Amino acid sequence: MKNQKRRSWAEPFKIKMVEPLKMTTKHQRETALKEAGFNTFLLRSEDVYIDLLTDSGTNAMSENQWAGLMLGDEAYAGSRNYFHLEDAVRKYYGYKYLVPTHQGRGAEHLISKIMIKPGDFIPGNMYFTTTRLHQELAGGTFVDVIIDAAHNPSNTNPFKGNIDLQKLEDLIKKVGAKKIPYVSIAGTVNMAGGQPFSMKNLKQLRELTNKHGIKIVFDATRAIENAYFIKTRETGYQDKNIAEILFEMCSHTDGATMSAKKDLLVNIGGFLALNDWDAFEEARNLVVVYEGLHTYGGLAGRDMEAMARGIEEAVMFDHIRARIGQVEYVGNKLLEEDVPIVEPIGGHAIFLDTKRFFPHMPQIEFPAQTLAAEIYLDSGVRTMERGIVSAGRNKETGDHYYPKLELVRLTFPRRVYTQAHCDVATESIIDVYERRNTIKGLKMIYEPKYLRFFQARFEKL
Ligand code: P70
Repeated sequence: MKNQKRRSWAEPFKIKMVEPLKMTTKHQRETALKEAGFNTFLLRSEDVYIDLLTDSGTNAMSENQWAGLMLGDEAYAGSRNYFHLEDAVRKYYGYKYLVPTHQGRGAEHLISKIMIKPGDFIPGNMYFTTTRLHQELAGGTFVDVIIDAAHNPSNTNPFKGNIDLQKLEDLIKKVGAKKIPYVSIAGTVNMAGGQPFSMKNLKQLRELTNKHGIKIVFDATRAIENAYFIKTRETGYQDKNIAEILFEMCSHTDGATMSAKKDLLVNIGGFLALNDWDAFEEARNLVVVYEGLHTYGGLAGRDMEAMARGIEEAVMFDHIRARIGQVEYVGNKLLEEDVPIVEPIGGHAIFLDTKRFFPHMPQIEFPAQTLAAEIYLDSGVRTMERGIVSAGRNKETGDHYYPKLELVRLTFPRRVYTQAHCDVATESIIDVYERRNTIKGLKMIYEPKYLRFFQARFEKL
């Protein structure tokens, strides 16, 4: 090894302010877990040591963003921070019109209400919980048209977020283009393991949808992470910068919903961005019913300022490389110990493949929920179930959906944890893996009607 000179890179920031963490004992964690009904969403954050529940709203803002908060213009109407945000969205995402919303699902609600009629179908590259629910509440039916590889955790296709154009054509033939208002395409597909789509696939999708007069609505929540994968994996994009790739991606779509709590390095915020004036007019009108006036959409002026500043930082190559680099670091360490994870390693998270982790456990015993609980018990690391509990029930038959992927997500907040935190989390998972055969499943004892994973409760079998 002596001759092999290792050259590391590190984060492009240093730490200025710290937030103390509480260390808990195993006994304390046992009590906390029972109180939370074995659901990591119901734990108190105080009882969590390393919080990998989500990358949503958990980002560390920069000094520039914090300084921006002091420049919040909290006028009810026409805040200058709205115009700053509008400029930034036009410059980096390229859409003409902006409607701010309090977070991503606010934008999903508006677009679903505006574009979906009862009986419509909305194809997409794998479902996302809130996105699908809003489509269903508007009377639509979501249809998964992601490539088959996405449902196979060990398939190493570099663009597992791609849309299967044949599946889409078949759907168009079956139901008719008039019943498909838009295709819903997400960057680094969350439920598939943070997997990107390629620019080539998006361009082909544009051609096909143009032929049939179908629109494309982009879930741009993690579009910048998708752009990083296009740069590093797709031929022809190595020399383009992240901002150019992002702009090009958006140019092939008609509008976007955004949860700024991810890519855009803030703690709250979102928007709907559109090119079509009529749809914008309706969105601008509806937002005042559900969110707030069209120049703040449920946000404070300071939140919009932090978001506008976040966009500039989020497209910096050094930032995104360090962000995805941290996820890769953990993924590679787990792979070295043969812990089964979804491959390739995704953008915002590592996904433990629970079907291979607990081959003895039937899906109805909630293997991913069980594993998330067990990891918390072991080390105070909080993760999230992304399997049968998240998938919910079929609204017609009332049966559970049995998703092919039964995963536990370790999601990395941006700019928050150090490499040492990553090591602690990894070692804990390796320990749980070593005693996997002794672990028993769960039964559900309380099930809420909507998005049940947030509040469901369980008991040990
Ligand atoms: C997560 C969060 C939010 C999200 C997303 C994509 C691709 C839209 C949204 C909604 C939070 C979450 C939400 C539901 C279940 C579990 C967790 N994802 N599109 O942790 O945005 O939360 O701002 O309304 O990932 O992945 P918002």
